[in-house]
Amino acid sequence: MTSAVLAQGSRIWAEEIPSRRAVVMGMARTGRAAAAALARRGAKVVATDMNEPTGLAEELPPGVALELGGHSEETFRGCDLLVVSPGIPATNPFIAAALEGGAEVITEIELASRLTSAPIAAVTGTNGKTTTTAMLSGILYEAGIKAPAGGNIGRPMTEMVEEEGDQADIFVCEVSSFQLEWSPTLRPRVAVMTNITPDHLDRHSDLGEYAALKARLFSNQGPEDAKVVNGDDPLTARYLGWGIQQAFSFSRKAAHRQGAWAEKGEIYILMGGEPERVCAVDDLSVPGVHNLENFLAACAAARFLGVGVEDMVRLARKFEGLPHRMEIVSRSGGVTWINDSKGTNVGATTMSLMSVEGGVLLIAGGTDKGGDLSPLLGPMRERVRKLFLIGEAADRFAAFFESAVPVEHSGTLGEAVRRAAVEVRTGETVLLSPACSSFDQFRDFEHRGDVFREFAKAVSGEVES
Ligand code: UMA
Repeated sequence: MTSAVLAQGSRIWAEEIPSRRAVVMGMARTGRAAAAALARRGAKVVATDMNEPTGLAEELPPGVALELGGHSEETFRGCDLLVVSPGIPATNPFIAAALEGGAEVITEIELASRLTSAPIAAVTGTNGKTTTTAMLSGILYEAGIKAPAGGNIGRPMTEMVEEEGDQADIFVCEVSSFQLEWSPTLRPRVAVMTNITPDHLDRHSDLGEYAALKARLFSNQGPEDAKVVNGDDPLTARYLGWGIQQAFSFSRKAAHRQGAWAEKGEIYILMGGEPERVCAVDDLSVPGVHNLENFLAACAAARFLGVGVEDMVRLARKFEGLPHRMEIVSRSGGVTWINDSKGTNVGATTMSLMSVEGGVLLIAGGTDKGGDLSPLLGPMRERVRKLFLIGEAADRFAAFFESAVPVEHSGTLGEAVRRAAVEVRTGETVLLSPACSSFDQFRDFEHRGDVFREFAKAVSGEVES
């Protein structure tokens, strides 16, 4: 499965690492993995962070110089390779200093792609990319293909490449817009785009820039590579006609000529030849329209990589879903509590609401990313009986939604859960799907989801007794 082009390019680049003066900016998960990989391969590495993370000296290989509690311009001007963490915007002045000094600036995903000759299946998009990544990896494993999953899903791709090395047949990588800012040669064998809806507009100047960054995933692909895009989403479907790679789509609404689709409760796939039935939509063990889309995308990518429908069906029946994505954390006293903390933008929360039957008590809010709230209005009117608002976004959300649904300012997640437990009726759902990021009140979306799970289990136990 190895792509000859990738193997050749990465070998030459990797041979040059010992002569590199590298700076790795940001010492969280990806930065640590990148610094370690470069140092182990002989580069002279400075690891720098504006904060002072602990335990670095023990974790990193000997010889890595640490510059913590701030950055020095001199360090950036003096390097010839800068690896930037995804959390650091492209406008950071120290990146400009490195560029002025003549450095090459790359992301950790780009670094990882240059350290392996194994092909990469990459998944991007606003929502569903983590689940699609996990499903694709799972289908490939069902087919006997060693396909570890990493990237934005949580495990730095460099760490995965270093640890799995030659064992992997292909790396399945979730890639965010942040990780595409400095990834000039990343060339996936197959690239999936799940959808594009407004997100991260606090960092990217507009939807156009955000979409263009996502589309960079396709830009180095050749005729032997493929892209898989969402045929139901105009912002991704427009990429079908662009580029020289093979193009496939997926759809839950209409039959498409090449790709995967759902029709009258059945899933089909077509890649040359005749359409094949994969399974019934109901065979999919995880519910919701978004999971159907994720599965269709994963099937199309897997089919391109040569996998048969029987392996897709096996995965469909056993896939259990991922934490923080429409995760049912409690069913008690006729009330369902769902943790959708990864619903960090309007598009994700809209899809999540469309997947819940019956009345919903929605907990939303957090750090406002500034996107247009209007796509949520319809589902909000249709499904939400009461909206409980938390965090910094509460005022803007309240002003926008109070004419559509009853709104309560809860302030904190704990208070929202407590109030929802009092108000919820049998047959209803309490859904945490914030449409915001979490950083005003939590470490990250996982922390927020963990806190919700704990609170929900505690109060639903009280309600039951
Ligand atoms: N920092 C500096 N200088 C600065 C600014 C920041 O040194 O001027 C430091 C910070 O102190 C911090 C580091 O840079 O130590 C930034 O780290 P990071 O936020 O990039 O964290 P990582 O642990 O490396 O996590 C990243 C992704 N984080 C982001 O994109 C913000 C993780 O995605 C990803 O799982 C991980 O790499 C592994 O690939 C998280 C995410 O929220 C889950 N992603 C967004 C999303 O899914 O919507 C894109």
